[in-house]
Amino acid sequence: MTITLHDAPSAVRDHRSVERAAARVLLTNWTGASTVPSHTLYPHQWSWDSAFIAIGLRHLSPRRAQRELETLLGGQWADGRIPHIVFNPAVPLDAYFPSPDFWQSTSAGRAAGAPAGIETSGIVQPPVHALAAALVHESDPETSRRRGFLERLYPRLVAWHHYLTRHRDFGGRGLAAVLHPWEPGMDNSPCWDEPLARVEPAPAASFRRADLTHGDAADRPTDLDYGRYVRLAGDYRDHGYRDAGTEHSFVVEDPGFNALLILSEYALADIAQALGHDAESHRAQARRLTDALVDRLWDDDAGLFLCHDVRAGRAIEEKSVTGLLPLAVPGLPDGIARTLLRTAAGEHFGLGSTTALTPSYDLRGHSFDPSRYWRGPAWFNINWVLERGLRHYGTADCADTLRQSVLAAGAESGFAEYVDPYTGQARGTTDFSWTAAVVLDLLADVHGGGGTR
Ligand code: 9WN
Repeated sequence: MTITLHDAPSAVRDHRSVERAAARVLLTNWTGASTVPSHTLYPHQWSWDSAFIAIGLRHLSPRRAQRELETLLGGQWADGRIPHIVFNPAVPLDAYFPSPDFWQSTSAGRAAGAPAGIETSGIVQPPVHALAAALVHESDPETSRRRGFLERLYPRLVAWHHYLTRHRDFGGRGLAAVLHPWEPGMDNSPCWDEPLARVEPAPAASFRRADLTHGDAADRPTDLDYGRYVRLAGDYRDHGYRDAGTEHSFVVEDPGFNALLILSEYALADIAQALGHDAESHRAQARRLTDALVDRLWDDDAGLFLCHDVRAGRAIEEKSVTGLLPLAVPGLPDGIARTLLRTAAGEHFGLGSTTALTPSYDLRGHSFDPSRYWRGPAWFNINWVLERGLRHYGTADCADTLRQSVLAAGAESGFAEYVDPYTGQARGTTDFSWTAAVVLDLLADVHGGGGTR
């Protein structure tokens, strides 16, 4: 099938200046050991941000990209979890909420193995890290080998995947579940509305949001939703961040989260092979996860994967871009891959007809809003993943066109955090690190004639 996207504006033709501008964002957001997503809105190190950042940073400095991932893994817990935030102690407590004094990882997280000397959050984010590590290694295998980069990371990444598959399979269905809307990285998606409605919000007076100082309230989650986020995180903390033996009120199997786990499991196989370890067990695990994803979350009528509310025991009938992300997973049944391509290009996501970048949520959905966080706007990291899917299952032309659209919208929006899917207008903050990073990576593809992975 052919997906025709809008012609990329002329600005993108000047690749060198786009490259320089993207590099400037990453250099400015580098703090000496890692990169902040944004100095204003997100002044610490975020887990999946760092993975995408490393993927772009490797084109500027493979050494620095290695460091980015090493710093993040310095915050890993003994149970294998990679926390969604590693806090920078030099940043004032009131610069971001929830701050270290809320998470109390070094005390409340002790039983789960939180590191003693580093403050972190206690929840996780999507596992893009092994994929990032493999790509960073490929960009400069010699330095990587000299520094023992893969040797050091491999056991940690294995422990991370074990944590997700052993501690987080709450549905008993072979998939990792998330316990908080921040875990799948798409915080305010309408997919969470139903499971979140069962959560008693923490009183507004019990916390002070820092995001509204830098972000427009009309774009950000509501106070009511924030109260629920705070309640869920506080309950998890108060139970020592234990997964087993605790009643969790929000338990969801998310297709995008699991798709990224599968991509990373395949990357772990490549890493194992490079180190002379057993690669086949990782490939077998990736295939098992793919079977579970298809068996459990595919919905033929909807034409995409749906989230599953484990507590309620039913599918969440919302079309979110998370349900398209498995398009990047190798080995999907043909019919499913074809349907996903059709859904991406159809009326619900409009890719190539009404939108140039895939929106985060159903254009026809009852909760669609082109500006509000994860309820409609297009995100750059998500479109980077989908570009890989289009390249794998679609045509080179449609993947090239999406790539051009990411480059154009990234540069023209000032490397916005996200954009209006219809107009490409910047939303959220600008000079956003992963936007600059995926632009750099796709530019390198243009110059190098396509990546190897
Ligand atoms: C909570 C940092 C993070 C991203 C998430 C995005 C947003 C945080 C917030 O920013 O989440 O983790 O405060 O809203 O939703 O995907 O990793 O960029």
